[in-house]
Amino acid sequence: MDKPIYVTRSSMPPYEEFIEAIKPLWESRWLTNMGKYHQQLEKELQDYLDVPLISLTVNGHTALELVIQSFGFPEGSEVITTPFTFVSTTHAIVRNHLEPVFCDVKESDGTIDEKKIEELITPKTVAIVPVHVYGNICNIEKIKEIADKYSLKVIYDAAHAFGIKYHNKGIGNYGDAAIFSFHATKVFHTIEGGAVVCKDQDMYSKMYDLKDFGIRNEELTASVGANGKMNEFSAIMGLCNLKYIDEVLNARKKSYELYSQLLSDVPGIRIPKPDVIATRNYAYFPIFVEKKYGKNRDELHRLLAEHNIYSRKYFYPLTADQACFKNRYKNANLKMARQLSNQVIVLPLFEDLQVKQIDSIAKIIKDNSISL
Ligand code: T4K
Repeated sequence: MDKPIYVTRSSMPPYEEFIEAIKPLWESRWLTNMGKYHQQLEKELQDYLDVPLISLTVNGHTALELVIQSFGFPEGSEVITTPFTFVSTTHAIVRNHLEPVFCDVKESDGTIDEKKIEELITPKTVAIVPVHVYGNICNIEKIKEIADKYSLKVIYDAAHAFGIKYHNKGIGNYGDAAIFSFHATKVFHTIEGGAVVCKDQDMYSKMYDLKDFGIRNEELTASVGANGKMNEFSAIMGLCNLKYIDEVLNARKKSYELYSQLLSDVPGIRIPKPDVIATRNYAYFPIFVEKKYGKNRDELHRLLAEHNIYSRKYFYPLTADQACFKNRYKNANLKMARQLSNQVIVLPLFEDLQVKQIDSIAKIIKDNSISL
C-alpha cells in the first residue's frame, strides 16, 4: 500500500455542513454546560437508539464510571466482568473501589460465558458488567435470570453496540443500565463522547448531578459529582454525523460482507459468529488466527504492517493480564479468553475503505496461509 491503512478512520460529515452548524456558537458563545445542542442531541439519540432517556457524557469511559458510581455499591464489593475488553471496562470498576472478578468468554463471539457466571458469585457480589464486544450481543436473558436470582445489577458496556436492535428494541434498554461510546474511532462519534441510557427521570437526574458537580442551582450543590459533560462542538458533530448514520452503516456492511466472503474459506482464519441474533452495526472486523493457518497471530500482524496495513490486537493482553491488574484480583479460569486474546486481529474497517484495499488485505492473508 502506498499510504498506511489503519484499523479505522473517523467518519466525517460534509465540511461545509459542520462549519455552518457551528457558526451560531460565535454569536451565542454558549460552548458547554448542557447547551442547546447537547439537549437536541440527547433527544435525537433517544429516538434513534430507541431508549427512554439519554444522558450525554464527555466520553464512554466517564459514562461507565459514573453510572457504576450511581448505584452506590459498598467499597470492596465484587463485580463479575469480562477481561476480553478495552481497559476502560475494568478501570471503571476499579476506580469505583470495587473488585473485578474476571469471567471467561465464549469461543463463538468473545462475549462473557453466561454458563460460567454463577460459579463466581459470592456474598460480596453486587453486579455483572458484561460487554457487547465488537457489537456481538451477550446472552441477555440468561444474564438477567442469574442477576434476578441473586439480586445483582447488570450494567452493560455497550461501547461497541451503537444502534443495535434486539427483539425490535434498542440494545440500550437491556440491563439496569447501559453505556455507549461516541469516540472518534466508533461507528457513530462526537469526536469524544459517550452516553448513559437512563430508565427514568430519577436516574437521569442522578446522572445529571454526577456529570455536573452535583450543582442544582447557583447556591446549592446537593451532592459530590464529577465534571463529565459533553461540550457543544461535540454535540454538533454528533448531530451532523447522525444524519449520515445509515450511509455509514451501509458502507461498513458492504466491507464486512466482502471481507467475510474473501476470508471465509482460508484455513486457520476464523471469523467470529454472534451467538445471539440481533441487528449488526459492523463496528469491527475481528478474525482469529488459528494453528492451521501456519503463521501465528503476531507473525500475521507484523506481515500486514510490512505492507503498510495497521491491524490491531483488540483485545490483547486481557485486562486481567495488564500490568496494573495482574495478580491483583481473583481470576477464574480464563482459558478461552486467553486463547482468543492470543489469536485475535482486528482488520481495518471504516466507512470509506475501498474494495481494492479489502481485496489486497484479504490476498495477503490468503497467500500466507500454509494450507493453500
Ligand atoms: N468500553 C469499551 C469496550 C471500549 O472499547 C471503549 C473504548 C470504552 C469502554 C471507553 O470509551 P471512550 O472513553 O474511549 O469513549 C481506541 C479508542 O480510543 C477507544 O475509544 C476504544 N474503546 C478502543 C477499543 O480503541 P486506541 O488506543 O486503540 O486508539 P488509537 O488512537 O490507536 O486509534 C486507532 C486508530 O483509529 C488509529 O490508528 C487511526 C484511527 N483514528 C484514531 C483517532 C484518535 C481516527 O481515525 N481518528 C482519531 O481521531 O483506543
